[in-house]
Amino acid sequence: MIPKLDSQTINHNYIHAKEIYALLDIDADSALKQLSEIAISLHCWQGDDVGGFENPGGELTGGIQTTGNYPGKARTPDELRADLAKAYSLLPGNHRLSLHAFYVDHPDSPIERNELRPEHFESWIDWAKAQGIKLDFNGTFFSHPKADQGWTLASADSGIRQYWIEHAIACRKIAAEMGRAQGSPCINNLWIPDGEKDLPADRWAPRQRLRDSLDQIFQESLSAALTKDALEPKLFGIGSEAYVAGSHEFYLAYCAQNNSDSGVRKLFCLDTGHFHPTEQIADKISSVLTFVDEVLLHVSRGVRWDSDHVVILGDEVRAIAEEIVRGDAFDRVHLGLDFFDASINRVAAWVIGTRATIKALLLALLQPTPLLKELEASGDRTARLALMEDMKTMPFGAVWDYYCELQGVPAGAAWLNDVREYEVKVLAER
Ligand code: RNT
Ligand code: ZN
Repeated sequence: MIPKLDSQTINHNYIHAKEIYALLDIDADSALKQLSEIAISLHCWQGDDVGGFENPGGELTGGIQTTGNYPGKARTPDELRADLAKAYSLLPGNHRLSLHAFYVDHPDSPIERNELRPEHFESWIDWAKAQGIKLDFNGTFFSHPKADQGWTLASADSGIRQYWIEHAIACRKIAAEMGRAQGSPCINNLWIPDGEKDLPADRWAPRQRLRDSLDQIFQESLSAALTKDALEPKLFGIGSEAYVAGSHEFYLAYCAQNNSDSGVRKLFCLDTGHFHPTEQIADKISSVLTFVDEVLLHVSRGVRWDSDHVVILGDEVRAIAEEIVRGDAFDRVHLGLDFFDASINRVAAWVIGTRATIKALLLALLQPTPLLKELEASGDRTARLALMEDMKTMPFGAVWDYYCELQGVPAGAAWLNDVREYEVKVLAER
């Protein structure tokens, strides 16, 4: 058993920590209130190694990869929902769920992706409503015979391209219905794998085709109160090392142009693993948001490549959180997760990665942001650096534990006791 601090000690520690933060005019209570209002969109695909339910045992394609064979992965929508419910029960705050189209819950005959309709996701919509969870959505442009050549929306084969255009349009309608059912816009993210393993002779035509596909997909303007479209670029994938049609610049330009009747720009999605291995995304947020209304984040952790390791409280995630707080941009930045590790307990992976992201947000909210900006404006860069450095040894852990207690979830690492019990009772039986 992982030992847990008793409530009295947690409260006591918080009172002291609060005083220390107050010395710098940081109000820990209001930081916690603000934190409780931030929703993170958990990604359903951590629960089954990006398998989906269309084709059990089907191969994961598209240049992304999971490694590991930890026992107990979810095999059905009900199993995945049970695992998710366990994970949510260990997270402070109210969070969202990002579903991928191939997690369709339709037990009878398989449905072609271009024929998916909102009713095929009814069980998810009902479940989410009962749990008080709001949904986001993603088209699935991989792990499918029509994506086996590595090309979808940018394909030179017009039949293949048409099929995926129809899929994307179907997904927008599903997302709009989810948004309507939940009274909150469903963010509908689009990522395609299209690219070349080795030096292409023509980098131009696929991008022209992709632009044309997107224009067709977005022809119908849907209410931003129901759904918002996001576009996710990438530098390279496995098997598309030399060229990816939907690159950073490509989608950034697409998003920056005002391309819909309603005047709503597309959201730009920044995945932490989609740039050069040492390139970080925190600095990109303010640049993108100068020209684009909103961004979606895929918080992940690349290790030497876009490996999608479980998120931890590292420098990059902290810098991202600081940027959002310093720009007061919580209404313009949608936080989503995107990692998949099959080598550890999958429920624990969700809990570790999400709690780490929430911790980063709390750390950022507990900074003397106005003071740091004042020091900067007055040219006191010495004090700015000194204070930023000193924030690292503030009693953050006491505030975090108190927040968990307040939100009715285990403080410290004691949540692991619940996951272990769940593993014995549920996962080991699969
Ligand atoms: C792939 C993208 C994409 C996927 C999910 C499963 O590199 O990051 O977001 O991880 O759609
Ligand atoms: Zn991603």
